[in-house]
Amino acid sequence: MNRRPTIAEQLARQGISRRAFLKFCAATASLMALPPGMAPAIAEALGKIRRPSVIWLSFQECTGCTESLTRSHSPTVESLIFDMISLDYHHTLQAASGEAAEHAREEAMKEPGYLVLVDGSIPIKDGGIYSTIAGISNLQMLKDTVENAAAVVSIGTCAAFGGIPMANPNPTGAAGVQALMDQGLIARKPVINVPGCPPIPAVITGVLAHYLTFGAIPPLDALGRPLNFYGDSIHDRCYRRPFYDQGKFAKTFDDEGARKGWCLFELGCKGPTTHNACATTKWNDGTSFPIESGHGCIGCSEPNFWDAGSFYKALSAPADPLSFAAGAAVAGAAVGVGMSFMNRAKKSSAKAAHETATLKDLEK
Ligand code: FSX
Repeated sequence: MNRRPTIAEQLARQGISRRAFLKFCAATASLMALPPGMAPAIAEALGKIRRPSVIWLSFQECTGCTESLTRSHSPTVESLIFDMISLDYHHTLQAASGEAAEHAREEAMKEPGYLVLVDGSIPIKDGGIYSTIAGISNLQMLKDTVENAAAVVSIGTCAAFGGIPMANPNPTGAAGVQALMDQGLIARKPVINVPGCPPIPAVITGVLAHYLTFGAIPPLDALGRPLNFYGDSIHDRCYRRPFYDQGKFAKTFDDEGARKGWCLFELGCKGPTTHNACATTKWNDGTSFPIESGHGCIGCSEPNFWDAGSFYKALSAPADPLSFAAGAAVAGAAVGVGMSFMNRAKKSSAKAAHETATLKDLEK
Protein backbone atom coordinates (compact mmCIF):
# COMPACT_ATOMS: atom_id res chain seq x y z
CA MET A 1 0.00 0.00 0.00
CA ASN A 2 1.41 3.42 -0.94
CA ARG A 3 2.36 5.74 1.89
CA ARG A 4 -0.15 8.57 1.93
CA PRO A 5 1.38 12.07 2.09
CA THR A 6 0.88 14.22 5.15
CA ILE A 7 -1.46 17.15 4.61
CA ALA A 8 1.51 19.55 4.63
CA GLU A 9 3.29 17.37 2.02
CA GLN A 10 0.15 17.27 -0.07
CA LEU A 11 -0.08 21.06 -0.04
CA ALA A 12 3.64 21.40 -0.88
CA ARG A 13 3.18 19.05 -3.86
CA GLN A 14 0.50 21.41 -5.08
CA GLY A 15 3.01 24.25 -5.00
CA ILE A 16 1.64 25.85 -1.81
CA SER A 17 4.40 27.92 -0.17
CA ARG A 18 5.17 27.83 3.57
CA ARG A 19 3.72 31.32 3.90
CA ALA A 20 0.51 30.28 2.14
CA PHE A 21 0.43 27.15 4.28
CA LEU A 22 0.52 29.22 7.50
CA LYS A 23 -2.25 31.39 6.08
CA PHE A 24 -4.20 28.21 5.41
CA CYS A 25 -3.63 27.18 9.07
CA ALA A 26 -4.88 30.57 10.33
CA ALA A 27 -8.00 30.19 8.18
CA THR A 28 -8.44 26.65 9.52
CA ALA A 29 -8.20 27.97 13.11
CA SER A 30 -10.94 30.50 12.44
CA LEU A 31 -13.01 27.81 10.75
CA MET A 32 -12.78 25.72 13.92
CA ALA A 33 -13.78 28.74 16.02
CA LEU A 34 -10.26 28.74 17.55
CA PRO A 35 -8.08 31.84 18.08
CA PRO A 36 -5.61 32.77 15.25
CA GLY A 37 -2.76 32.14 17.71
CA MET A 38 -3.44 28.43 17.27
CA ALA A 39 -2.14 28.55 13.66
CA PRO A 40 1.44 27.34 14.48
CA ALA A 41 0.05 24.40 16.49
CA ILE A 42 -2.22 23.55 13.58
CA ALA A 43 0.71 23.79 11.14
CA GLU A 44 2.71 21.39 13.28
CA ALA A 45 -0.19 18.94 13.50
CA LEU A 46 -0.89 19.06 9.76
CA GLY A 47 2.80 18.37 9.11
CA LYS A 48 2.43 14.99 10.79
CA ILE A 49 -0.98 13.63 9.86
CA ARG A 50 -1.82 11.89 6.63
CA ARG A 51 -4.92 12.45 4.57
CA PRO A 52 -7.32 9.81 5.84
CA SER A 53 -9.61 7.80 3.66
CA VAL A 54 -13.21 8.97 4.04
CA ILE A 55 -16.25 6.88 3.20
CA TRP A 56 -19.47 8.90 2.99
CA LEU A 57 -22.67 6.87 3.21
CA SER A 58 -26.05 8.38 2.29
CA PHE A 59 -29.18 6.68 3.54
CA GLN A 60 -32.75 8.00 4.06
CA GLU A 61 -32.34 11.69 3.32
CA CYS A 62 -33.09 14.45 0.82
CA THR A 63 -29.47 15.15 -0.25
CA GLY A 64 -29.78 18.55 1.41
CA CYS A 65 -26.70 17.79 3.53
CA THR A 66 -24.52 17.20 0.45
CA GLU A 67 -26.10 20.23 -1.23
CA SER A 68 -25.11 22.24 1.83
CA LEU A 69 -21.54 20.88 1.81
CA THR A 70 -21.07 21.78 -1.86
CA ARG A 71 -21.84 25.39 -0.95
CA SER A 72 -19.05 25.53 1.61
CA HIS A 73 -16.92 28.60 0.97
CA SER A 74 -13.96 28.35 3.32
CA PRO A 75 -12.55 25.86 2.74
CA THR A 76 -14.51 24.80 -0.31
CA VAL A 77 -15.42 21.16 -0.53
CA GLU A 78 -12.93 20.86 -3.39
CA SER A 79 -10.03 22.08 -1.26
CA LEU A 80 -11.16 19.86 1.61
CA ILE A 81 -11.14 16.86 -0.73
CA PHE A 82 -7.85 17.68 -2.46
CA ASP A 83 -5.93 18.95 0.58
CA MET A 84 -7.17 17.19 3.69
CA ILE A 85 -9.07 14.01 2.93
CA SER A 86 -9.26 11.25 0.39
CA LEU A 87 -12.99 11.03 -0.32
CA ASP A 88 -13.15 7.48 -1.62
CA TYR A 89 -16.91 6.88 -1.68
CA HIS A 90 -19.79 9.34 -1.97
CA HIS A 91 -22.88 8.50 -4.02
CA THR A 92 -23.53 12.01 -5.27
CA LEU A 93 -19.97 13.18 -5.87
CA GLN A 94 -18.15 10.04 -7.04
CA ALA A 95 -17.59 9.28 -10.72
CA ALA A 96 -17.73 5.50 -10.23
CA SER A 97 -21.01 3.62 -10.26
CA GLY A 98 -22.28 0.08 -9.79
CA GLU A 99 -19.73 -2.59 -8.88
CA ALA A 100 -16.80 -0.16 -9.27
CA ALA A 101 -18.31 2.11 -6.62
CA GLU A 102 -18.79 -0.73 -4.15
CA HIS A 103 -15.24 -1.92 -4.90
CA ALA A 104 -13.96 1.58 -4.01
CA ARG A 105 -15.76 1.34 -0.66
CA GLU A 106 -14.29 -2.09 0.06
CA GLU A 107 -10.78 -0.88 -0.84
CA ALA A 108 -11.14 2.22 1.36
CA MET A 109 -12.16 -0.04 4.26
CA LYS A 110 -8.67 -1.61 4.08
CA GLU A 111 -7.05 1.76 4.91
CA PRO A 112 -6.15 2.04 8.60
CA GLY A 113 -7.91 4.86 10.46
CA TYR A 114 -10.55 5.58 7.85
CA LEU A 115 -13.39 7.88 8.75
CA VAL A 116 -17.07 7.19 8.06
CA LEU A 117 -19.42 10.08 7.35
CA VAL A 118 -23.12 9.31 7.32
CA ASP A 119 -26.03 11.41 6.16
CA GLY A 120 -29.59 10.18 6.36
CA SER A 121 -31.28 7.88 8.85
CA ILE A 122 -31.20 4.10 8.76
CA PRO A 123 -34.45 2.12 8.39
CA ILE A 124 -34.43 -0.98 10.60
CA LYS A 125 -38.06 -2.12 10.52
CA ASP A 126 -38.80 -5.38 8.68
CA GLY A 127 -35.13 -6.29 8.39
CA GLY A 128 -34.19 -2.94 6.88
CA ILE A 129 -35.85 -3.64 3.50
CA TYR A 130 -37.04 -0.05 3.02
CA SER A 131 -33.73 1.26 1.70
CA THR A 132 -30.99 -0.69 -0.06
CA ILE A 133 -27.89 0.25 -2.07
CA ALA A 134 -26.33 -2.28 -4.44
CA GLY A 135 -28.75 -4.81 -2.96
CA ILE A 136 -27.34 -4.22 0.54
CA SER A 137 -29.62 -2.83 3.26
CA ASN A 138 -28.54 0.48 4.76
CA LEU A 139 -28.21 -1.24 8.15
CA GLN A 140 -25.92 -3.97 6.76
CA MET A 141 -23.80 -1.46 4.82
CA LEU A 142 -23.40 0.74 7.88
CA LYS A 143 -22.58 -2.27 10.07
CA ASP A 144 -19.89 -3.51 7.64
CA THR A 145 -18.37 -0.08 7.03
CA VAL A 146 -18.27 1.05 10.65
CA GLU A 147 -16.69 -2.19 11.89
CA ASN A 148 -13.05 -1.03 11.45
CA ALA A 149 -13.58 2.73 11.24
CA ALA A 150 -11.70 5.15 13.51
CA ALA A 151 -14.80 7.30 14.08
CA VAL A 152 -18.17 8.24 12.61
CA VAL A 153 -19.44 11.73 11.84
CA SER A 154 -23.23 11.92 11.57
CA ILE A 155 -23.95 14.74 9.15
CA GLY A 156 -27.45 16.21 9.44
CA THR A 157 -30.31 15.66 11.85
CA CYS A 158 -31.40 12.45 10.06
CA ALA A 159 -28.08 10.68 10.73
CA ALA A 160 -27.67 12.25 14.17
CA PHE A 161 -31.17 11.78 15.61
CA GLY A 162 -33.42 10.15 12.97
CA GLY A 163 -34.72 13.46 11.60
CA ILE A 164 -37.67 13.76 9.25
CA PRO A 165 -37.67 10.06 8.18
CA MET A 166 -38.21 9.21 11.88
CA ALA A 167 -41.17 11.60 12.16
CA ASN A 168 -44.39 10.13 13.51
CA PRO A 169 -45.47 7.44 12.59
CA ASN A 170 -41.95 6.49 11.44
CA PRO A 171 -43.09 3.84 8.94
CA THR A 172 -39.59 2.52 8.17
CA GLY A 173 -38.33 2.33 11.76
CA ALA A 174 -35.79 5.05 10.95
CA ALA A 175 -33.03 5.69 13.49
CA GLY A 176 -29.85 7.71 13.80
CA VAL A 177 -26.33 6.24 13.99
CA GLN A 178 -25.80 6.72 17.73
CA ALA A 179 -29.15 5.04 18.48
CA LEU A 180 -28.04 1.96 16.51
CA MET A 181 -24.79 1.80 18.52
CA ASP A 182 -26.75 2.16 21.74
CA GLN A 183 -28.91 -0.79 20.64
CA GLY A 184 -25.85 -2.91 19.82
CA LEU A 185 -26.88 -3.17 16.16
CA ILE A 186 -23.54 -1.80 14.89
CA ALA A 187 -20.07 -1.58 16.47
CA ARG A 188 -19.60 1.20 19.00
CA LYS A 189 -17.23 3.90 17.73
CA PRO A 190 -16.59 7.54 18.65
CA VAL A 191 -19.39 9.61 17.09
CA ILE A 192 -19.57 13.33 16.32
CA ASN A 193 -23.09 14.59 15.64
CA VAL A 194 -23.36 17.54 13.23
CA PRO A 195 -27.13 18.10 13.13
CA GLY A 196 -29.16 20.64 11.21
CA CYS A 197 -31.59 20.04 8.38
CA PRO A 198 -29.31 20.64 6.64
CA PRO A 199 -26.22 21.49 8.73
CA ILE A 200 -24.33 24.73 8.07
CA PRO A 201 -21.61 24.00 5.45
CA ALA A 202 -18.92 25.85 7.44
CA VAL A 203 -19.80 23.74 10.48
CA ILE A 204 -19.45 20.47 8.50
CA THR A 205 -16.03 21.46 7.18
CA GLY A 206 -15.02 23.03 10.53
CA VAL A 207 -15.77 19.82 12.44
CA LEU A 208 -13.89 17.73 9.88
CA ALA A 209 -10.92 20.12 9.97
CA HIS A 210 -10.83 19.86 13.77
CA TYR A 211 -10.85 16.06 13.73
CA LEU A 212 -8.23 15.89 10.98
CA THR A 213 -5.96 18.47 12.57
CA PHE A 214 -5.98 17.17 16.12
CA GLY A 215 -6.84 13.53 15.38
CA ALA A 216 -9.37 13.65 18.20
CA ILE A 217 -13.04 14.20 18.82
CA PRO A 218 -13.72 17.83 19.85
CA PRO A 219 -15.46 18.52 23.17
CA LEU A 220 -19.12 17.54 22.76
CA ASP A 221 -22.42 18.42 24.46
CA ALA A 222 -24.81 15.83 25.93
CA LEU A 223 -26.24 15.17 22.46
CA GLY A 224 -22.83 14.52 20.91
CA ARG A 225 -22.56 17.93 19.18
CA PRO A 226 -19.24 19.88 19.10
CA LEU A 227 -19.46 22.59 21.73
CA ASN A 228 -17.55 25.15 19.63
CA PHE A 229 -20.44 25.21 17.17
CA TYR A 230 -23.43 24.04 19.25
CA GLY A 231 -22.52 25.39 22.69
CA ASP A 232 -24.83 28.40 22.52
CA SER A 233 -28.51 28.61 21.70
CA ILE A 234 -29.65 30.63 18.70
CA HIS A 235 -31.37 32.90 21.25
CA ASP A 236 -28.04 33.50 23.07
CA ARG A 237 -26.44 34.94 19.92
CA CYS A 238 -29.46 36.36 18.05
CA TYR A 239 -29.11 39.98 16.89
CA ARG A 240 -32.86 40.42 17.73
CA ARG A 241 -32.21 39.46 21.36
CA PRO A 242 -32.22 43.10 22.62
CA PHE A 243 -35.86 43.37 21.45
CA TYR A 244 -36.72 40.19 23.36
CA ASP A 245 -35.13 41.71 26.47
CA GLN A 246 -37.19 44.89 25.95
CA GLY A 247 -40.41 42.89 25.45
CA LYS A 248 -40.79 44.01 21.82
CA PHE A 249 -42.34 41.21 19.74
CA ALA A 250 -43.64 41.04 16.15
CA LYS A 251 -47.27 39.84 16.28
CA THR A 252 -47.54 38.99 12.56
CA PHE A 253 -44.95 38.59 9.82
CA ASP A 254 -45.91 41.91 8.23
CA ASP A 255 -46.77 44.21 11.13
CA GLU A 256 -44.88 47.28 12.29
CA GLY A 257 -42.79 45.22 14.74
CA ALA A 258 -41.76 42.78 12.00
CA ARG A 259 -40.70 45.72 9.82
CA LYS A 260 -38.62 47.08 12.72
CA GLY A 261 -36.91 43.71 13.20
CA TRP A 262 -38.47 42.92 16.59
CA CYS A 263 -38.21 39.50 18.22
CA LEU A 264 -40.04 36.60 16.48
CA PHE A 265 -40.63 34.63 19.71
CA GLU A 266 -44.43 35.07 19.62
CA LEU A 267 -44.49 33.90 15.99
CA GLY A 268 -43.08 30.54 17.06
CA CYS A 269 -39.31 31.05 16.85
CA LYS A 270 -37.55 28.06 18.48
CA GLY A 271 -34.25 29.94 18.95
CA PRO A 272 -34.34 29.66 22.76
CA THR A 273 -34.37 25.83 22.68
CA THR A 274 -32.13 25.35 19.65
CA HIS A 275 -28.37 24.94 19.71
CA ASN A 276 -26.53 25.73 16.51
CA ALA A 277 -24.19 28.34 14.98
CA CYS A 278 -26.67 29.96 12.54
CA ALA A 279 -26.67 33.30 14.39
CA THR A 280 -22.87 33.60 14.26
CA THR A 281 -21.60 31.59 11.27
CA LYS A 282 -24.73 32.32 9.22
CA TRP A 283 -25.33 30.88 5.73
CA ASN A 284 -24.25 31.61 2.15
CA ASP A 285 -20.79 32.92 2.97
CA GLY A 286 -22.03 34.70 6.09
CA THR A 287 -24.80 36.53 4.26
CA SER A 288 -27.80 35.82 6.48
CA PHE A 289 -29.75 33.19 8.42
CA PRO A 290 -33.47 32.40 8.72
CA ILE A 291 -34.22 34.86 11.56
CA GLU A 292 -32.41 37.62 9.67
CA SER A 293 -34.63 36.82 6.67
CA GLY A 294 -37.73 37.35 8.83
CA HIS A 295 -38.69 33.77 9.73
CA GLY A 296 -38.37 32.16 13.15
CA CYS A 297 -35.96 29.31 13.83
CA ILE A 298 -37.66 25.89 13.39
CA GLY A 299 -35.21 24.08 15.67
CA CYS A 300 -33.84 21.73 12.99
CA SER A 301 -30.67 20.80 14.89
CA GLU A 302 -32.62 19.34 17.83
CA PRO A 303 -33.98 15.78 18.14
CA ASN A 304 -37.64 15.32 17.08
CA PHE A 305 -37.92 18.90 15.79
CA TRP A 306 -40.50 17.83 13.20
CA ASP A 307 -42.86 16.41 15.83
CA ALA A 308 -42.21 19.02 18.51
CA GLY A 309 -45.31 21.09 17.70
CA SER A 310 -46.18 23.85 15.24
CA PHE A 311 -43.32 25.96 13.88
CA TYR A 312 -45.68 28.95 14.32
CA LYS A 313 -46.77 28.43 17.92
CA ALA A 314 -44.82 30.27 20.62
CA LEU A 315 -42.81 28.09 23.01
CA SER A 316 -44.74 29.46 25.99
CA ALA A 317 -46.96 32.43 26.82
CA PRO A 318 -45.22 35.60 25.60
CA ALA A 319 -43.28 37.48 28.22
CA ASP A 320 -45.22 40.35 29.82
CA PRO A 321 -43.64 43.58 28.47
CA LEU A 322 -44.37 45.27 31.82
CA SER A 323 -42.00 42.92 33.55
CA PHE A 324 -39.25 44.36 31.33
CA ALA A 325 -39.70 47.92 32.67
CA ALA A 326 -36.57 47.95 34.85
CA GLY A 327 -33.11 46.74 33.91
CA ALA A 328 -32.83 44.38 36.86
CA ALA A 329 -36.23 42.93 36.03
CA VAL A 330 -35.08 42.40 32.46
CA ALA A 331 -32.08 40.32 33.53
CA GLY A 332 -34.14 38.34 36.05
CA ALA A 333 -36.90 37.57 33.55
CA ALA A 334 -34.41 36.52 30.87
CA VAL A 335 -32.63 34.14 33.24
CA GLY A 336 -35.95 32.74 34.49
CA VAL A 337 -37.25 32.11 30.99
CA GLY A 338 -33.87 30.72 29.99
CA MET A 339 -33.98 28.21 32.85
CA SER A 340 -37.46 27.11 31.88
CA PHE A 341 -36.24 26.56 28.32
CA MET A 342 -33.31 24.52 29.58
CA ASN A 343 -35.62 22.34 31.65
CA ARG A 344 -37.83 21.82 28.61
CA ALA A 345 -34.77 20.90 26.52
CA LYS A 346 -33.73 18.35 29.15
CA LYS A 347 -37.23 16.83 29.01
CA SER A 348 -37.03 16.63 25.24
CA SER A 349 -33.66 14.82 25.51
CA ALA A 350 -35.21 12.38 27.98
CA LYS A 351 -38.07 11.81 25.52
CA ALA A 352 -35.52 11.11 22.74
CA ALA A 353 -33.75 8.61 24.99
CA HIS A 354 -37.08 6.89 25.68
CA GLU A 355 -37.81 6.68 21.96
CA THR A 356 -34.35 5.23 21.36
CA ALA A 357 -35.17 2.52 23.88
CA THR A 358 -38.03 1.37 21.72
CA LEU A 359 -35.91 0.92 18.58
CA LYS A 360 -35.21 -2.72 19.36
CA ASP A 361 -38.96 -3.30 19.24
CA LEU A 362 -39.08 -2.01 15.67
CA GLU A 363 -36.43 -4.36 14.36
CA LYS A 364 -37.95 -7.54 13.02
FE1 FSX B 1 -31.79 14.88 6.58
FE2 FSX B 1 -29.56 15.25 4.87
FE3 FSX B 1 -32.45 17.24 6.34
FE4 FSX B 1 -32.03 16.44 4.02
O1 FSX B 1 -28.56 14.16 3.97
S1 FSX B 1 -30.91 16.45 7.78
S2 FSX B 1 -33.66 15.54 5.35
S3 FSX B 1 -31.42 18.45 4.77
O2 FSX B 1 -30.46 15.76 3.40
O3 FSX B 1 -30.27 14.02 5.98
